[in-house]
Amino acid sequence: MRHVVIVALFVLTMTFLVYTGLNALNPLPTQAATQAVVVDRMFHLEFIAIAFLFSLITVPLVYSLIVFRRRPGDTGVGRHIEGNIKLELLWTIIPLITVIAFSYMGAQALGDTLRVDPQALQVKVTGFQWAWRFEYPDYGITSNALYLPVNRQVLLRLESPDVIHSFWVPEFRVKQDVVPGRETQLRITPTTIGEYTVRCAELCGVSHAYMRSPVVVVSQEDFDAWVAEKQEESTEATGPDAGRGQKLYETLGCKACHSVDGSEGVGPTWKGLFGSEVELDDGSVVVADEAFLAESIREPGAAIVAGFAEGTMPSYALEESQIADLIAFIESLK
Ligand code: HEC
Ligand SMILES: [Cu+2]
Repeated sequence: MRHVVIVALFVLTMTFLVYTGLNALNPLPTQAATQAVVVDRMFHLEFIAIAFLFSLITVPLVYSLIVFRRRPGDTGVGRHIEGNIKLELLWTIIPLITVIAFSYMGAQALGDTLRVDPQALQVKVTGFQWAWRFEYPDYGITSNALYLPVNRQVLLRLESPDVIHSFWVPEFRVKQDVVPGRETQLRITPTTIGEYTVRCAELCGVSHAYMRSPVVVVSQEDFDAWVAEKQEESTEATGPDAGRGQKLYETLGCKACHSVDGSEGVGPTWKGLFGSEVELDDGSVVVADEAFLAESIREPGAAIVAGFAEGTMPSYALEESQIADLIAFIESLK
């Protein structure tokens, strides 16, 4: 009995230490959404369970090794133990109850993260190889960054034109696959103003690691101002613009393969490309004019530049104005 009490005290102390240690590692990033609160509550319960189980196994093991070790001169055979029904019932029923309790709490937490607010702001999210695009149907604007007003639920309606991606902002905790051919949904209520990053959490090809876009949570006033600015931009968007093209180059992920300073990459550099003569893999030579560049972007498989592999350059579902902006940017790289 004395041993049981000592071991129990050690187990409790060890549980406390392991749990404190886990927290000191600071495993969870900033909590920036109401959905994160429920997820974190589950995480902490599981940390406690993990710390307790770890202690329950290691403490009696180490204690037995030390206290019940063979002493010098002790040559007897250990006591023969047949089994213990009570113990077996105990260690079946307690874990069973624990697991059922956890699944109940898990289902409840899931329900909380899915709670619908009919006033939610709608954003159509397109995840494609290898970038994100955000459309605000209520305002008629499209953006490469996800702007969200604080303390208002947003309903993200996710779509993919190519392969499976996954929308994940760690600070919001919740994560959702983006599946071609169907719409998936995710609800987030941001609670903390700040800048975050959405990343793709489903390996989706060569530039998967670069599939990141800014997520900016702002006050309602700043959000309205941003919407107004965006709407103005799209109405006055006359003619191609190299500045917008450069932004697209960065946010769409062209950057991952095309350099702008002449250095080698997965694809040809854009420095001095405009107006130059390009040799294709069938031996012919073309001038990289607007028409050629537009076609190369629209249909990457149509003409392959000599020395580069076909099928590497992904196709993008771009608007004509975006293609024109990109070409203006390429033209500016003399
Ligand atoms: C995964 C790498 C990759 C990414 C990302 C990529 N490209 Fe390419 N791109 C290539 C390769 C490889 C080629 C050469 C083979 C070919 O012509 O298809 C190429 C060729 C081109 C060409 C023809 C260039 C020339 O020298 O004649 C243009 C224009 C182009 N890409 C534009 C873009 C734009 C715009 C983006 C972003 C929206 C982009 N690319 C993203 C790999 C990539
Ligand atoms: Cu992806």
